[in-house]
Amino acid sequence: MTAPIHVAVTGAAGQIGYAAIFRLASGEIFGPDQPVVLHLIELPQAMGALDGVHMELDDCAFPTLAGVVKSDSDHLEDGFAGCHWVLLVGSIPRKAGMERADLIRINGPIFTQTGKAIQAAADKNVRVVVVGNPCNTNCLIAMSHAPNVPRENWFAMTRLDQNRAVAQLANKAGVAIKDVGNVAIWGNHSATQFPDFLNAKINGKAATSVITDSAWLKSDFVSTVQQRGAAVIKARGASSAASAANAALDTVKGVIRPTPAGTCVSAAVYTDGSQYGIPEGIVCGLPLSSDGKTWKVLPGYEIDDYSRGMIDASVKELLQERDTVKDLLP
Ligand code: NAX
Repeated sequence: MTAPIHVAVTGAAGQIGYAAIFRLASGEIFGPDQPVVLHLIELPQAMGALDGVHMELDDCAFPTLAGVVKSDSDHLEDGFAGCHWVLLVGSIPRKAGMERADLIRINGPIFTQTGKAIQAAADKNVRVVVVGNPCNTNCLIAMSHAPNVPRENWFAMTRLDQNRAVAQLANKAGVAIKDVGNVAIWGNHSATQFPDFLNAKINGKAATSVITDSAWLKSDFVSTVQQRGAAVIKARGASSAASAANAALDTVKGVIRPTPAGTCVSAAVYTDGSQYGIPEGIVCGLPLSSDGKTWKVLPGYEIDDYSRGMIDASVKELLQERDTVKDLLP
């Protein structure tokens, strides 16, 4: 009998949670022979909705779903007990008129408690993907309150930005998604992020040699990726959910499966100050590669004056965010 993997999802009855947990339960992520126990965590007032989600999980009769544990956010340690993976989705979404700094101050304290509870209750080698925004800084707060969990086990989600960028490049070049690779997302998951076309590849060639319209790359491409979340809200009347859930699951897969040669997976990770001129102590989007067990920051990405300016601007925003929450960092 294979021991089950325990996976916690906060905000499990929300849009992204609802789009993620059935796929986690189905065997798609960890394999058809790997039992999964889902730990579903919600606000106390959303536990009724979570009961409905649980009924639907039962009604899927997934052979790989070995159990469901439900907890409210007043009992986080019960929720995270023994978990190997934690997806931190639950948080307050940004509302009209709210400044980014306001959102950081509202959500920051949630991630203080969350970090402490993960350290106290989760598996000692737990891996955590932070989705709730502002995800880079929320990740920094949570990991700061869980010093016994290795820093390399924490990821903030920039995979949705990577997937958006890949799709834009494929559309423009008229090629299949699988033909586009090595697309890094540098910096913050925000409108300052830099979707890196300079190092991107299309059918193994530099994307800039296939898409020669450099004005399109520097303006339309970059701004479309940076503003895609807002465009989805405008069109759909609700923020990205299925694509965000998909990206969270891609982040997990990107860590547990070897990265194909010649490409990268994008996630924001804790910086040690040794790579690409990015200062220590922030959670910054970088190009990563995994061997299925451990990951590394990929070396050797070309950075020209333009991309240096873009990366530095996003890093500056991350440093400002860190400053905004300095009282929440031990
Ligand atoms: P929803 O409002 O649909 O769902 C959030 C759920 O979290 C709700 O059910 C709520 O009850 C629950 N919740 C709130 N505070 C909680 C807490 N302290 N503990 C446990 N549960 C809690 O939002 P949804 O569309 O699912 O988005 C969730 C988060 O993802 C938001 O912060 C959003 O900004 C962020 N996003 C991040 C993206 C990324 O690429 N990193 C993209 C998509 C998304 O915007």
